[in-house]
Amino acid sequence: MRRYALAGVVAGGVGLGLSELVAGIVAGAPSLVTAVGALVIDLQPPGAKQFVVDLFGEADKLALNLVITAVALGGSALLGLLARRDWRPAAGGFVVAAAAAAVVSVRDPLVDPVLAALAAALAGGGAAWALWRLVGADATSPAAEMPAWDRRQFLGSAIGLGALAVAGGGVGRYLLERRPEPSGVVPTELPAPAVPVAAPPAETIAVDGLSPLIVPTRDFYRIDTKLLVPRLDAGTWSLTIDGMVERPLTLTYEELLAMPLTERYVTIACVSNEVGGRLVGNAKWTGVPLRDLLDRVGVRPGASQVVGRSFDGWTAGFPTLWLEGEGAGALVAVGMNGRPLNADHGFPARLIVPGLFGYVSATKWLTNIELTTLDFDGYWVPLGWAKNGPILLQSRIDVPRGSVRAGDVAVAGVAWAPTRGIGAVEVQVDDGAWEPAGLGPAISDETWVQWIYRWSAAPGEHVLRVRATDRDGMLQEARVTPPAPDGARGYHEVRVSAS
Ligand SMILES: Nc1nc2c(c(=O)[nH]1)N[C@H]1C(S)=C(S)[C@@H](COP(=O)(O)O)O[C@H]1N2
Ligand SMILES: [Mo]
Repeated sequence: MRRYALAGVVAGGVGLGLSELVAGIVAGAPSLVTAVGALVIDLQPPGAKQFVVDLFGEADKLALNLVITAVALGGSALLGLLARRDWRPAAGGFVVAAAAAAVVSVRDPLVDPVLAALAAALAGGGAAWALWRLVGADATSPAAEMPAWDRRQFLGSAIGLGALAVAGGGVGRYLLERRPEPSGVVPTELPAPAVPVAAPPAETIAVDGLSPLIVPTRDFYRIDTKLLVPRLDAGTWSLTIDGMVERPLTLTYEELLAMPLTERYVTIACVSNEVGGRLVGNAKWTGVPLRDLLDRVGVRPGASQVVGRSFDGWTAGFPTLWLEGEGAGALVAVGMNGRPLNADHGFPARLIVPGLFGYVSATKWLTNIELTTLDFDGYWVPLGWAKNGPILLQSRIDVPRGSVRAGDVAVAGVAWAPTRGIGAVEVQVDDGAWEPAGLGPAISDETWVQWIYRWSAAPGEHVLRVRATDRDGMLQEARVTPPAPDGARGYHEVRVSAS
């Protein structure tokens, strides 16, 4: 029994390992695990919002990959058991499973169907071969002239093949996740902006552990539904603006870069950010003002929603009215922090809309902007997230966390209310009065601000709380809500022990 189950698991592992290895080496070949993962993500039944409380951060991706791998190996064990009677149908099962995953994989526009077929043949064939190596001899010719395979030899082969599978899969994964940035017409520099932004304030608050005013690209949070970062080719990429417009327009990357570029600092945030969470950041974005593009195409009366669509069909939409008010500074961004966007953050182009959560606005790997009506729902709306996603007024304590020396302690963090700006931040120690914190320099009302509060900590256990007020005088809501459907509310608090 166990021998067959183990043979199945090893054979399945060989198939998965081969698939990962090929996907890592040959661009356009699918990872079968990722293909199934993408299907699972897309099939999320409506109402699954409790299950996917956050909109796919790194941890969710790892968990999903591990679950799929585990399920695949579980299925392989069952196929192994099937091989007790006859190894051939079980081997056929591996081939069919690989073929099915390959069919699913071509839903990804970056997967080449021919390579998908080859990868499936290799993975399915490899698994079938491994199964035959391990148990083929005994099942087809029962008892009689059975084994040159004694228990030891079997275990040796199983371990050897298993190790090869793990090594191959590991190398493949490594290569997949560290694939180089796409080549082609990726500029190393952005053209000089026609409308540069003023240099940010030099005198920011510097406290160890406090978020910087401008988050370096490598530290910037990443949220999206892609299990592998898509690496688009700027040479073949284009952006189409269509729908309810007078003159639909398609721009190549070079044509987009040739338009006058504007720079602006904008703080973006994820609706799934918990109070005190890290899914928020402030960067300098360079891009073509969305308004310029919409002027060029001529928005027809009656269009009430702007929908950004990425190469894979992911969508996010917001009211056209937003662009006449808080979102007037919206950009089709091609640069982040002075460099061309990297693949993680949406190369070649993405939308950045001041004041809106990413899930309704910040489409990465953008290929289409459609003017339509509010009847259309973007990707996350049918899954239970709010139709409208203005970023909520929030504040966060970055330091201290944990334990401190009694005496003078810097309590510091960030607060944001794009596009209203932050007017005040207050800190409360235990159940004391709310005390004003000092604010760092603001870049604009669209960006977060740093704050600091000098606390003289008495020895013992304490609770620190923070709350902010925007520049319209609105106090942050104390009412606690979960991230779904429209963002987390409540005051961030940390427990600190001073000694
Ligand atoms: N194509 C695409 N764009 C996307 C998403 C996505 O899943 N696919 N996720 C959005 C969400 S939920 C957020 S919060 C922001 C995050 O942008 P960042 O990863 O650059 O921080 O991207 C948005 N753009
Ligand atoms: Mo998000």
